[in-house]
Amino acid sequence: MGRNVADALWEMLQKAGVKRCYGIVGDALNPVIDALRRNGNVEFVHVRNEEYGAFAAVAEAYFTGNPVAVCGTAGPGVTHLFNGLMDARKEGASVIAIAGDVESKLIDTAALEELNPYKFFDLAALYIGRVVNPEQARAVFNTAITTAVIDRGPTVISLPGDVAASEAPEGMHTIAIPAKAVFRPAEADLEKLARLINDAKTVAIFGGEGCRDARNEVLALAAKLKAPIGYSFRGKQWLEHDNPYATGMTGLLGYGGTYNAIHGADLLLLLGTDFPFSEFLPNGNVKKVQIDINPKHLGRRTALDLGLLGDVQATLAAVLPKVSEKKDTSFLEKHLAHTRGFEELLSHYVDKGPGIKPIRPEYLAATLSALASDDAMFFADTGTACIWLARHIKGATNRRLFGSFSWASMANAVPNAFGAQLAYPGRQTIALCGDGGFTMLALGDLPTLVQRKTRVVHIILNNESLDFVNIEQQEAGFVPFGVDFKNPNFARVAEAMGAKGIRLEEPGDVKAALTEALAYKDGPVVVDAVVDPYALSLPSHVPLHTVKGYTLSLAKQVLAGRFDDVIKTMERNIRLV
Ligand SMILES: Cc1ncc(C[n+]2csc(CCOP(=O)(O)OP(=O)(O)O)c2C)c(N)n1
Ligand SMILES: [Mg+2]
Repeated sequence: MGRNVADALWEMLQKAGVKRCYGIVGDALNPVIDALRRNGNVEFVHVRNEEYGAFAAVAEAYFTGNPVAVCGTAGPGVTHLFNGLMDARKEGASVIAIAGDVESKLIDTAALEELNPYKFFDLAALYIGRVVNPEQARAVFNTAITTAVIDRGPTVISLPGDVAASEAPEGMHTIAIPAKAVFRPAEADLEKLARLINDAKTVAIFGGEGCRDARNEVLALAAKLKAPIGYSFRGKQWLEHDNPYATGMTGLLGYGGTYNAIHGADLLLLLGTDFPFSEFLPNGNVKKVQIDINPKHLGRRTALDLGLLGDVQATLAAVLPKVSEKKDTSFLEKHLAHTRGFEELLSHYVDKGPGIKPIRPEYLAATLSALASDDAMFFADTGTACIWLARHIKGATNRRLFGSFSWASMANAVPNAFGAQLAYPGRQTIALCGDGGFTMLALGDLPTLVQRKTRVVHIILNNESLDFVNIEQQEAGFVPFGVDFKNPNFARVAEAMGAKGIRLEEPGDVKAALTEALAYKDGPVVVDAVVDPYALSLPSHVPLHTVKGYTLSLAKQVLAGRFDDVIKTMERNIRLV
């Protein structure tokens, strides 16, 4: 027999730029993995949990821009992929899932491990193809790969083992992926945009992920308009560093002057952002323009005066010559001054950190930021790690910050860092993990990293709680419940698994421990940092319902006899309130 369907699959994936496939093999995937082995150009990354592989693939695809494959088999292995594929959908990562399917003769017979891929992947995937006949294969593979790359999201190829092993029809191994097209609004719309900008006395900018390739244009526009630049979590890494117009983030993680700037301007430009927290965006008194490549983003978070369909970089480049320079810097200066004032508040627990035990997470994160290399890649678990990453890890031209920012799954950081380390070997990849997140997923795959000697720096915020939820419950006026747990000594656990483990309890040891961890070259390192579970963060704009919720929760805790917790919360955050 000549080439089979699985051979053709790998040839096409390889031609589209796939370098790795993360997953676990078995039954229907056996002929698929045998073809990968024969092909020799795509690396198979054997993980212990398919979900871990999917999060690794998300980070690799997001940063490299190349599509990445994942695989699972059959029903149960495939279901483990799902959370990571949802993350790929939300974060915009080109991930192609090869889902092992039951033999084609058993489809729709309730066979062992049978799963209907159309129903199951409906919410996550941009495209789902089920190959029941080799004649379909080229078209299905082509569509799955092209859709994942062009629309930047997950697609699924459901492949029964018998079809994978069938002879491939002739000439089915080529694929042509177009380069990114130039995409900007029509001339009349650009004129409207220029008129709105020129008529406004003050302009504020708020940018998101869509500014990834538009940093120069956004800064040039801000310079011309004397406009403050705020950003979402996803926009931070592209817009904050070395930017004299930067005023920080808004939302619940917010810091700096952005909230006031975007509420006080005559005109707000929303650039490549789908920032989901509408209550932090201005209403009727500010005119609003939004520019985005995705029509679904336009106007869904806040009502617009003008919505424009286009790539931020191409659109701003085209409108810049039509915009007249503004001379008055007072609006910008006011919000930059506010931003500097907030920075002083943020630095309190960093400056005092060496003398406070348990270790303040602010101090841990700021020290990490100071010690890490200029091209380090930082990943944060969903949880309080996101707060400390947003506020205390400083960006740089080649530094990267990533997390499950739009899907907000726990346990993403370590597998994200793993995928990044495989794509950029030797570069510092640092996962700031929750103890809940670490034990949820990362711990089970630590042996994978040990075996491969993969250099991932795990920094566990050991607060023996689901602390983010603890804070959330208090903000909503509840007595914290169901959020505490007990941990082992993670440094010892890591050592027993063959990784390097560092237990960190003393604030005075933070610098030395992190220096040692960052310098370690022989594989994964786990820093088990015992941090203050009572550390709170307050956004630069505190919504009224948050204040009410906290007051109510503290009152309820007092009534429930939990004085001790209330006192600690007050005492340890006194400089924030
Ligand atoms: C898979 C998943 N389960 C639950 C949640 C809800 N959730 C968000 S943050 C969080 C707590 C995370 O705890 P931990 O990892 O210990 O981090 P910490 O906030 O304590 O630093 C939970 C339960 C989620 N986002 N994802
Ligand atoms: Mg925790």
